Amino acid sequence: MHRISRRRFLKIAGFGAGAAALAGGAASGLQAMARRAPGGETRVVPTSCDICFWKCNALAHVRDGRLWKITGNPGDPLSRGRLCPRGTGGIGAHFDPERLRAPLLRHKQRGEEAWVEVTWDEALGYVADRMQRIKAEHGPEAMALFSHGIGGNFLKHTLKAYGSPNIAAPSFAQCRGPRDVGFELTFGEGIGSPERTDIANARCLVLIGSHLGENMHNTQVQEFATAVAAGASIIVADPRFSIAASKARHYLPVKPGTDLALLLAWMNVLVVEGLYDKPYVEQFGFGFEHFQAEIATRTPEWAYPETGIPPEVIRETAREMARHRPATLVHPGRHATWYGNDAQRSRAIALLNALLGSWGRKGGFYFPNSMDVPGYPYPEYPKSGRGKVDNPGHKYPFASETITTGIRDATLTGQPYPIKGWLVYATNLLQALPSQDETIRAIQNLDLMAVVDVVPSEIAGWADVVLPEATYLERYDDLNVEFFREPFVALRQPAVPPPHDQKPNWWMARELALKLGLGAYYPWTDIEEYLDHRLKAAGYSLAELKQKGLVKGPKPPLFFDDGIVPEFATPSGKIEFYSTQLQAAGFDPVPRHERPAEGPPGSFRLLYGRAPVHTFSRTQTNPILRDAMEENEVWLNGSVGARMELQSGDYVRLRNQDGVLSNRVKVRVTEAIRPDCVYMVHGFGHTARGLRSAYGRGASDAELITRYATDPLMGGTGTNINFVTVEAEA
Ligand SMILES: Nc1nc2c(c(=O)[nH]1)N[C@H]1C(S)=C(S)[C@@H](COP(=O)(O)OP(=O)(O)OC[C@H]3O[C@@H](n4cnc5c(=O)[nH]c(N)nc54)[C@H](O)[C@@H]3O)O[C@H]1N2
Ligand SMILES: Nc1nc2c(c(=O)[nH]1)N[C@H]1C(S)=C(S)[C@@H](COP(=O)(O)OP(=O)(O)OC[C@H]3O[C@@H](n4cnc5c(=O)[nH]c(N)nc54)[C@H](O)[C@@H]3O)O[C@H]1N2
Ligand code: SF4
Ligand SMILES: [Mo]
Repeated sequence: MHRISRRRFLKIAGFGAGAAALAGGAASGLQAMARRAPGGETRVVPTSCDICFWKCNALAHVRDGRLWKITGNPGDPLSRGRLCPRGTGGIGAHFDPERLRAPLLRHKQRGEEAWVEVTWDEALGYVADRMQRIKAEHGPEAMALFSHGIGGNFLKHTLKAYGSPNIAAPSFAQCRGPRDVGFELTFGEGIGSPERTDIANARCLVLIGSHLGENMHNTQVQEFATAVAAGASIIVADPRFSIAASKARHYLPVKPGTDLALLLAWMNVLVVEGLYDKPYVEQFGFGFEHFQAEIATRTPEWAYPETGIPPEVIRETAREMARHRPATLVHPGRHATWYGNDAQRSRAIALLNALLGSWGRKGGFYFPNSMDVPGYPYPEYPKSGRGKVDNPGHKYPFASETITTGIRDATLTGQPYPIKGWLVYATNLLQALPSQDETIRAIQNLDLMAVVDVVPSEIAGWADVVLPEATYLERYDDLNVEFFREPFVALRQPAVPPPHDQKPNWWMARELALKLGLGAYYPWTDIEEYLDHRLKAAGYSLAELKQKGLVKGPKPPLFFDDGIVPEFATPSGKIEFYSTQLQAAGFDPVPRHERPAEGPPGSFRLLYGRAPVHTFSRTQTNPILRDAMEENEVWLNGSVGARMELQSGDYVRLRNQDGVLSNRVKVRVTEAIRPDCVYMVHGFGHTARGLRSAYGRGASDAELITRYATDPLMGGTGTNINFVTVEAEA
């Protein structure tokens, strides 16, 4: 199989042309796997990618009944005909020899990964029986569903029909929650996914940690390449010299955890030097005088000892932002759960954008649109008298979605009421939630633990029942009615059948509902019937979508200048420079910086991020993507390497502040990271025995994240507060 060296790979992976080069590399792998029959008959099936949540629309090419390759759908506004390297290698998910093949029932202790194969009827019968008992003893709210991605829609429907409101995804409290809350508090609207950022037209793009090029969300990376090619000025603040940093005019190696100080100082410069968008702020701003007074002392000189960024660099970069406004986009980031003050840091990013006048302006933030595709007309769900379990007494007053870790807390404590069953769909809670110990202890309190997965993941290892799903290449999912700059509705449909006894989520959700006596909630018998019903209500049909993959709506106005009427769903109806909501709830109405706590002497802050060819912990056994990157490395500053006599390629172990020792992992000794932190790619260091080819390869950041700082505004779990020491491996 063709291999690309790591350095060459990182060099090329950042941009479109690079993605194409990798696609060549991966394609040689997939051709070998698909054992292409010469002259065979090819079928092209429009569908959508599910290797990550961007859901690019794609074309699956099937030759002589075998999956051959997958490419971008040229009509797709997300992929514009090109998939990212993960999407291209996605077909490996279908071929993965480590896949779950049949439903499994536990026959030893939880976590021992000892199973017997059972029929679907037995497996779902077991789940339904336990669910009925839980309902009888504790009420339906005692069942929780953790679900990530569009594939969870039908199980959510079943759980709501059963009577539980306790449904959560890690995408809120472990990912973009603080960002959306920070923007909601400021502009009255969140950022959403795909992000409403007009990167392509930005003349100046400011990236705070957002490591585009390693973070491979397709449209954003393509737009980033467009902006760079058009000569946009790029400013990157990151303790690590990322791929994005290598494209930057200004790279600021900010001290970890001090971005809020940097943001306040930038705003200080814009206000003190009168460089902000005055008419915009006068017209749309609320509480600007309070804000101005509050940031008056946040000078670049004040920020210097906090951030390590010299005052003249702060001034120069602030002026650079002002020069290009309103086409200066301070990217809101996505994975924002860093230090526990994350909603306030995100609010500061929102305020900086407000000063630059970029919200609602070309090269800034656009107003997304979706098509009008009505939901399926189901009977009403039963109403829960107890409300959700995750946020008792609205402890986190600005939580706008359900908090996964709040459900975990309730499972541990029984408060505000007990949780006795977990249904887990496509989320590896042991890699995704901080403190594995709390997750495991919570699982031990359950009467039912059921996991739907495609491989025997860590979380599946703790289940009573494991339900093997057909991959995205082998199933229908719900319609994707996307909110984007161009509205569209898209279909995921099977390109090939599942190879063994795997089933699609919709089938499981429906069968489970029937066994629970909830047949009234499934008036349709086959998903094609459901999809066609919804599409016809919108003026389309399943036949049309099966052929085209997606249909687009008319191009709507995106910016104030195109006629969008500026409206802000905040209490004042304006952009809130001063937040009366925060003030009333006892929080800083204008964000304030607090110095982050240091680690034990001699330790390094543990940072982590993405690799271009992997998604979280879900792609390490995919034979194509594994071939592109088999293990992660830990980045260590050159001075530290020299002191410890370590060279790139040597193996080390990391020990965190609570004594947890990682698996062995290669070091990468480099000047591209500050000396006070180390960095690794998330998703490696698998401990599930069934993941044979990924087991024990690299280290897991999740395992070392024993501590987290909870965001008091919205319950997000800041996880950049763990420290490690490095131990050479003999
Ligand atoms: N290939 C690939 N792409 C993905 C994903 C994937 O799994 N694989 N996942 C997608 C998802 S769901 C998400 S949420 C995004 C995540 O992608 P981002 O939102 O870009 O992720 P972050 O965690 O914000 O970024 C990690 C970067 O932040 C830097 N960093 C760490 N601490 C600090 C700090 O204190 N200050 C500053 N300024 N920088 C810091 C790290 O060095 C690293 O470069 O990626 C998306 N794209
Ligand atoms: N330590 C640490 N924790 C993190 C992050 C981090 O960088 N470091 N990132 C955070 C972020 S930004 C996010 S968005 C979350 C992501 O959290 P998750 O979405 O939970 O990510 P994964 O760990 O990849 O878990 C996905 C699971 O779904 C399974 N799966 C894959 N395909 C399918 C399918 O088609 N059907 C079914 N049923 N299952 C499938 C995989 O085998 C895997 O077990 O994690 C968060 N937690
Ligand atoms: S960004 Fe890549 S992995 Fe994600 S959906 Fe698009 S092609 Fe697939
Ligand atoms: Mo995420």
